[in-house]
Amino acid sequence: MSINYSEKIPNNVNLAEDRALQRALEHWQPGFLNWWRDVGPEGAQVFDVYLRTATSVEPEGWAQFDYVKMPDYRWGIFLNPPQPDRTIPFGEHKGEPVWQEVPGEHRANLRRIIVTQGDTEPASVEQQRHLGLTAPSMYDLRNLFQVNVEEGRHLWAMVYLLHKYFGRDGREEAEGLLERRSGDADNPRILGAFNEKTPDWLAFFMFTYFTDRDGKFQLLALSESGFDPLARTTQFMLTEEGHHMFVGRSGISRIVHRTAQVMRENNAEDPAAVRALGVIDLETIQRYINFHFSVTVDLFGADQSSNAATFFSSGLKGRFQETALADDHVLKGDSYRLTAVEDGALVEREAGALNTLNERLRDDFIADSMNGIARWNRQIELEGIPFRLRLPHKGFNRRIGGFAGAHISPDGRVIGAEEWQAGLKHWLPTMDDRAFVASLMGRVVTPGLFANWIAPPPVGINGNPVDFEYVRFN
Ligand code: BYC
Repeated sequence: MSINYSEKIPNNVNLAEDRALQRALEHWQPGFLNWWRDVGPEGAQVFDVYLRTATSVEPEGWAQFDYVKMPDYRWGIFLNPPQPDRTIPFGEHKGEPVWQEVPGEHRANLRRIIVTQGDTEPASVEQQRHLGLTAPSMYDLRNLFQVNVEEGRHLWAMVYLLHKYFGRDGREEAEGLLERRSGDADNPRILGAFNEKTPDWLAFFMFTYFTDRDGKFQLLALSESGFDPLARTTQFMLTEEGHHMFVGRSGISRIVHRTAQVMRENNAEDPAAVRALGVIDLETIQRYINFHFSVTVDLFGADQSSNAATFFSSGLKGRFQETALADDHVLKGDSYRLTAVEDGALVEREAGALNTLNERLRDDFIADSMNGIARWNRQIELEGIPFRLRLPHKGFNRRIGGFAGAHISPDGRVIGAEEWQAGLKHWLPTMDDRAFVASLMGRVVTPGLFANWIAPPPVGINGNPVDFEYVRFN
């Protein structure tokens, strides 16, 4: 399974043996590079960036670090090795051998899943395009670029599946992935959160903490797929995803740490006083959490979805840790508890397990998201500050599913339109919050220096010191 880097498109799938596929992908490649130049990291094409590149999919050979100009990054096609005799772990085909080709009756659904997944990858690069201009340090700048090139590779991962397994309509979908644009009025990205702006570094860290974590859970569900090439592709993507969530978790951690430290040193609690000290007040951080959490939980789809039931029953998309779960993996007579709005109140009720699989994955995501909150609160507590961050109620600010249309406060009360309107400025980032955060964004790129509003990380990348020259500007 070693990766062949001597070819135009690095791969571990013997691409050279399939000339037609190789030609088709080599034809797509210049379009990808044009897309990267047009809407990838702004003004950064000639920088030498200290990046990791996969050299093999084995755990010990995973990454090699070196200076690379981003347009020369070796984007390619890397799948985990097949597991011999693997069978479909769930759904109506449970126990049958996994598919190596697309089963005709599931073709349209499978394509839809792959396109939706693929669409998020370039979207995030577009959303993060301008952030390099305001990096709080060289260390952070390098991490941004690492995330960006790997999202580019995740796009390659989905494009490979489309080209290899879906013929002409797969090739058309692969073109479409380069044509849609995040936030474009006429041709937007498919899912809501990927059309939002990521205008500042607080938003970037929130995005990589929450939205990349949706990536983790969706990829985990797809890594159980009965369509083996999708399972093997997403298994390898997950190893890259870990770093992205680390960037988010540690980034927010360093911001919270710095704020709490400055608050203690200056005995400041009032948000205006905290802002005057040049750090981000905890109230604003909470409002950013509320925003990014709520747009991200929408990404799991409706709480009751016949699509989700079909994806599962037909063996295309499993649950979080499917193979480790102790049930029949078919779920026909089973139920799941969900929260709904009935007659102006939140009620718990049972619904069919198959139709509620989106909700179940969302709940798994929420449980996982709590870890960061607990960690950030420990830092606030260590500085002796009474404030605590929290996740809002999952019904807060929803656009998709049963909560959409209801007004639910962050603490989980169904409220009227008036209270909702009055509360918004306390619950979601205001223009003033965004302008304040923007006012802090200046470019700090001297090795070892950090913007005032964020603490340095405890250690650097790949065993290097924090003041290592992670980017050479040439
Ligand atoms: N925005 O039946 P439902 C990542 C649509 S992130 C707009 O509940 P379903 C990454 C839906 O399409 C992971 N529209 O939908 C992170 C449907 O439309 P139609 C991405 C939405 O299919 C950071 C309708 O509403 N991967 O990797 O059960 C950086 C009814 O909804 C939204 C995946 O998502 C929305 N948020 O569930 C880089 C995995 N939600 O048919 C990368 C693949 C729903 O009525 N995707 N709609 O026109 C899926 O598994 C499913 O498509 C979804 C939606 C879970 C997203």
